[in-house]
Amino acid sequence: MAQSCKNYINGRWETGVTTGISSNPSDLDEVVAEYARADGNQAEVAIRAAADAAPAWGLSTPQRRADALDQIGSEILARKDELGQLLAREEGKTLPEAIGEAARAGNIFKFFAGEALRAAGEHLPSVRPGVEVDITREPVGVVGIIAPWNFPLAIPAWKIAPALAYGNSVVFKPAELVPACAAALAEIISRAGLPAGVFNLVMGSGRQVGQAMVDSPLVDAISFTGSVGTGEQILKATAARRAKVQLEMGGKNPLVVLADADLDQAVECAVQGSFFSTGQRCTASSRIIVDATVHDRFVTKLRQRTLALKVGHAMERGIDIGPVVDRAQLDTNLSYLEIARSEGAEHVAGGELLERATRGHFMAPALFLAQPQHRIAREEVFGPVACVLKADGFDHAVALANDTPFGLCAGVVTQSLKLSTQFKRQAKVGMVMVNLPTAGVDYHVPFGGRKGSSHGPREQGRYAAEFYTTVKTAYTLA
Ligand code: UN1
Repeated sequence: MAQSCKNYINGRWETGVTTGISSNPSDLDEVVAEYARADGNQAEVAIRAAADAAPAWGLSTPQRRADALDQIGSEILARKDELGQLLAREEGKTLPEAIGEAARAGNIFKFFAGEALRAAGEHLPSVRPGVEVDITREPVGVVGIIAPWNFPLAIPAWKIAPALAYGNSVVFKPAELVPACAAALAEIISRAGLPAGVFNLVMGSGRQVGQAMVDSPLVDAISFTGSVGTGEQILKATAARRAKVQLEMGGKNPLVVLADADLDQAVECAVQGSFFSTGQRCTASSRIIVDATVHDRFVTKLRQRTLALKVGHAMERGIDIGPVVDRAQLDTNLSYLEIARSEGAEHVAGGELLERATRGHFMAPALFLAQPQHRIAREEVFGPVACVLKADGFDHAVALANDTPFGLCAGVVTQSLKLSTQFKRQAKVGMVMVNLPTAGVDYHVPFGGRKGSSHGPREQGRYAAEFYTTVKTAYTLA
């Protein structure tokens, strides 16, 4: 049954200028939600409300902010099964993955409820006689949050929770594929006792709503997760008006399998990192770099494991991989299979469209043997498409791992403490995983990358304060 989702502006639920729908990628005949689509003008009303609410909220007590976030976190955790079902229906990740994501969103709010109380500063003697120095953190003001469809509960949570914890007001624009998840989150937030205007949900296009947020002089900071192209546009526009910006964009993350690796463990890391969540994660490992001495054995094992993966309806029990999120993403995936073949990459497994009982975007996970210059080894696909590259020893593997315009995360599978330590030092990324998949991160520690993957301060954990606060240094002659 389709639910109807409204925008939440200045403490009220509002219809939009037009209406949109989201559908179930596992069953295209099912409409999940009908949602209110705002235009730029309606976005500006929300921005104005957030700006009006910001000063008082910035001075609210940490207790009040902690209580609100704790209540939101508790409700999400209590309803994680139901929210997980909605997520699986609307985005298409498997039900266990979706419930896990809902729990993660709840835990993030709980974590930042605690952080609201731990807003510590510094007190120092001045270099001048009789003078004291205080260093404190203050809210930035109005934060515009632009979130992607692939983690429709967790990514909004890890932006909204710190924004509110540190005393900012929020205008949240979700991706248009996942309005029901956004509205469910907003509904929970709307009952947490925040003053009107402190939190606003505005659904609509990037061109209208996103642009209004990026251009408005009332929006002090923009936190964005999405494509490289959009991220670059936001960077230019916010640089021109000197707004604070945090961008989380693509990845082409390597998983390095060294000669001494436990190959079964390496295969599990590869399958989970490359294909789970349908490969629709910026942390996915889409380049599997394997030492030549174990290459053929590894590929044989990975091929068998890949062919055994069960693809199907996200709500079905026992499914490993749900559908691709929409037609456009499926077309992108299929075009990369074509590019891989035409550039001479060797097809190992998968890539076929699959028929299931319901009409959905089902695709078998695809694996290729590639060369470093192949586009499939360089460009982010954002689907269940991975390639294996052969490396001659550790140094070559590290060089291949770093040979990318991206730098989000990198994994290594090895039994050697020495090599894993060297890999941790040499990988030009923001996050390194040893004997673990590159995807699936903790919620209480920093998240982010280098090079073309990220821009601005880290997200999550207490490092989130860097973006969501501004530092004040006060001098007092006492
Ligand atoms: C994860 O791998 O647990 O968009 C999180 C993404 C990332 C989040 C990945 N920002 O895929």
